[in-house]
Amino acid sequence: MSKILTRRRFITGVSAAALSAATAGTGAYLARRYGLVPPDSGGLFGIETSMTYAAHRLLLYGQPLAREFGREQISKNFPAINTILPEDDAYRSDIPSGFRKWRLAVDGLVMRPSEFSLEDLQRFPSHTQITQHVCEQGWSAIAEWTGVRLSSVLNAVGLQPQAKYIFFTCIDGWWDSIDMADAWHSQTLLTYGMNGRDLPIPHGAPVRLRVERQIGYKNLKYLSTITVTDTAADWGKGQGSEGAENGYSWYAGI
Ligand SMILES: Nc1nc2c(c(=O)[nH]1)N[C@H]1C(S)=C(S)[C@@H](COP(=O)(O)O)O[C@H]1N2
Ligand SMILES: [Mo]
Repeated sequence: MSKILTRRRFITGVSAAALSAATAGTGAYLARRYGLVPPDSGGLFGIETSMTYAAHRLLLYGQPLAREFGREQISKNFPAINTILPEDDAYRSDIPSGFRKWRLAVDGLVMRPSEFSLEDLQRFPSHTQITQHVCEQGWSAIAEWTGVRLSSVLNAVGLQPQAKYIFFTCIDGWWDSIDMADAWHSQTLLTYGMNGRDLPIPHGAPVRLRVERQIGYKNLKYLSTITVTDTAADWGKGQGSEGAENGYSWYAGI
């Protein structure tokens, strides 16, 4: 039997174990211990989403990079969908100044709760990558994103050791969360630039999240706060995201 097959069988076996652990009582400890149970495991699509999450986290334990592209592959037309201009007075009145009043609050299980202005974020080392955005609605587009690594900001505020999820809220009311594997990933950025310019308003200005290994809806626009937690229980119905409450899996790895 080839190495790959053996590895695959092993992974399938372990995922199945994680799955039954997630759903049955006794093994739950093991799956939780290894961080293989997503917060929406008890939801409508709990079995599928738990399988996918456990399999990806085991298969991709080396935290591989999402594919990057060449400048010539950047899409001429990158759609802007859902919110394209938040209905928020403070937001709108801040547009002419280039978001001088906007602040990104970072709190929760951190050593130094902080607020960052756009300029503060731009003072961190900047990182640029050309990646493909894949929307669950059936379109994809390639763009160049510039911003600060989320890991740089997390290091600046200092995480407490229990940190397990990073929750985000947005000016238009969206909220979601990611796990630490994606939070520390080198391509996970708080972006303020797109295709060499300031991030346009329809694409989430002043700052949007890029989580390159997950599908479109995880890439939150119009960021407002970041909260570090050790549980998803205190947010909404406890499934980790607003989307999960509406049937979109919390973990949307691609
Ligand atoms: N705050 C916020 N974030 C969001 C959305 C949104 O409406 N509001 N839409 C999501 C979805 S489903 C997709 S595909 C992308 C769309 O990003 P774009 O408008 O830059 O193409 O943003 C995601 N993040
Ligand atoms: Mo999407």
